[in-house]
Amino acid sequence: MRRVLTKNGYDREDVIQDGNRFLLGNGHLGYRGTLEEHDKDDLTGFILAGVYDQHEDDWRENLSLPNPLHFRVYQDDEEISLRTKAPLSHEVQLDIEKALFHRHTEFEPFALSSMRLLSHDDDSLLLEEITLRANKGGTFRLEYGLDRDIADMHGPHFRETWVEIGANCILFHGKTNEGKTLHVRAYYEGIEGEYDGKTRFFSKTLTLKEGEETSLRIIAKVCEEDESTAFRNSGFEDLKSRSIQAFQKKLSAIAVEIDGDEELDFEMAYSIYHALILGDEKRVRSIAARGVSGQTYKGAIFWDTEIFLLPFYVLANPIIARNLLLYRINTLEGALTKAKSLGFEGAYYAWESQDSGLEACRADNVTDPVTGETVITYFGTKQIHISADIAYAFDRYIEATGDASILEEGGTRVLLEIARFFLNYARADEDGVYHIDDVIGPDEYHERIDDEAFTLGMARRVQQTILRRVDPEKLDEESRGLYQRIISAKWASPKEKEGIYEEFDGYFALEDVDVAMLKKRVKNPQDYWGGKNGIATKTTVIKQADVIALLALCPEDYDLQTVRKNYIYYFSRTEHGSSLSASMHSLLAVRLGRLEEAYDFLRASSGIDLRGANKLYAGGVYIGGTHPAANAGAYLGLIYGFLGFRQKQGKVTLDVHLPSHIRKVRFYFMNQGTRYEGLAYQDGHYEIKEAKQ
Ligand code: IFM
Repeated sequence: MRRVLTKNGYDREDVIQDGNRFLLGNGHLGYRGTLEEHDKDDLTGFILAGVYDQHEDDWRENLSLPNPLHFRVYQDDEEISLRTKAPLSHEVQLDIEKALFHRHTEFEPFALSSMRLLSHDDDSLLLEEITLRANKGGTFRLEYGLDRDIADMHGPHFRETWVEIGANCILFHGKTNEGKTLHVRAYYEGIEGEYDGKTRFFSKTLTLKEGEETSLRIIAKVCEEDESTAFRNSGFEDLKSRSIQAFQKKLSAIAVEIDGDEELDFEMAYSIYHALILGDEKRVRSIAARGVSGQTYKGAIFWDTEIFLLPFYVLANPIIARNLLLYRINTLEGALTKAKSLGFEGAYYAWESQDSGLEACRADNVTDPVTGETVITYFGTKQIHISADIAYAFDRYIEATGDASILEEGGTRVLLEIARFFLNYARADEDGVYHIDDVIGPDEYHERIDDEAFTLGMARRVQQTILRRVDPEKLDEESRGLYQRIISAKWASPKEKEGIYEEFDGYFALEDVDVAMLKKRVKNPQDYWGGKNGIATKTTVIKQADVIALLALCPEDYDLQTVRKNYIYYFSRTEHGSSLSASMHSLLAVRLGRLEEAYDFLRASSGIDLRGANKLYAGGVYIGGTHPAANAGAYLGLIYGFLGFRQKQGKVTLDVHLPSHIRKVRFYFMNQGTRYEGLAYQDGHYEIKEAKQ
């Protein structure tokens, strides 16, 4: 079983994508897989989750911290690093079972190795050990310390900074534009350097004999506001082994082994790693669409979290799943404010949500790649399905875990306010049937459309959730009145022709082309296909699973015949321009017995960050980073798709349909506080038992 990602050789062109591929994270912090000699031009990033800042009137985004792992080697005043020299050999590794990053680079005069981790035991700690071995005797000048030149997308975010220098220690304090104070304390052990006021780094000149080694150990601690930067330094090795143990414990709850397909086995483990490094058990925070890989999408939380990551965490760690819902409870005020500011009642959650839940999405989210001009989009004001997706997540969490206490902790109010919003946004026709005008569905290429299928289906699902989960007896009078209005509402069904749902009113009348045909019209590979003048806007080509997403999320509501017709119809018209699309298709393809197609979709999802074949630009805007929804989606495609996993109030059943080359799948999951092991075989039989400790 392969559990290490290895890459040999160095290509400067790959540095940014490798920063994503070799990412470390622990829910609270992220450290991009860049190297010690890299700097902001290489998109080094020490990312802090859940803390945001706005510089002037630029996009408000999550924070990137100063980089404590800056390390460069000079000989005769010449820098010898991957920035300046071709190495004799170079290898980086990501150990996804231990959450460790390694590098080993050979230059003629010396070899440089490093090992780094973000602690899974104390999530405020970043550790690294760097070893320099002389290949030939010589004198080397080392420069190391805290690089305060930060690669912000929309910064700078620290309006005031000051450092305190101690023996082998740098303590950084930074005050953000919004007035938050953050601290990074970095200890440098093993080499006694001198702080060089000019370059802002420690510097040490040493002479090494051939074969002689020297090592630097760095322990950096991040603190928010008035948290103390002190910590119990039980020693580097102890801190390292605690982190490995803690990560292995997390992993043991969700690990998967696939017998008969080594590539998928590795990709699945890699996807699980990337989803698992994002959950925070200690804090009520949510997970950004690009996780902790940078500042793409402003570090904001989208529907990706509720639809893809929450079901993953229900099985990996229900406490984190619960935290994701508590975050939505805590940001209800933001959703009420957004609705009100647009003239509606109830809870309209932010399409791009940050700490307060206020809308972070802006009309200038996309630019033209050639002219740089803004392509106006209406995602922030019209993608109302976000609120229904959140209600869906509450329902799914309660169904799987049986934990209805979340309702009393504010969940009921969230559900009622979401339903209030939908009733208020919708329009009742002369028969009293509710329609929804002027929205955007998951297919973002078609904006401001009416009776969009996914949105209508999910609005109906809000109603079903309230019927199932809310006890009217426990409501006050006003809420009981609202409850009655919610449950008695009649929702329109999307229009259909011969069993195929029309994605929105007028969709069938658009120019009917498939994706292959449309691609021939692309002028610039970075062109944005939607917006006012996008090449897809006036055609039937859609960005991602939309009707298909609805059918995948609500399997019990749609029969096989309907699923088949819609799947086939939308198949050639879907661009999969979003990383969210493939896993939805995989789920339905299994249901239809199209196992090979399902497998290809699964691989598209599981390999997304390994292959890096995803879009890097939306128009002129960088959208790269890791893809947590696809990472979790790959896992869901395997477990809920191929294994037919169902969990209802603690009872688990499978309905196994594996591609013919997969002999067996072993998987672990949490259920009602207990860790279980499942085994599913090619012939369809399976076993579920309590896992051994
Ligand atoms: O939430 C998605 C959206 O559906 C498509 N654009 C990217 C967002 C973040 O992943």
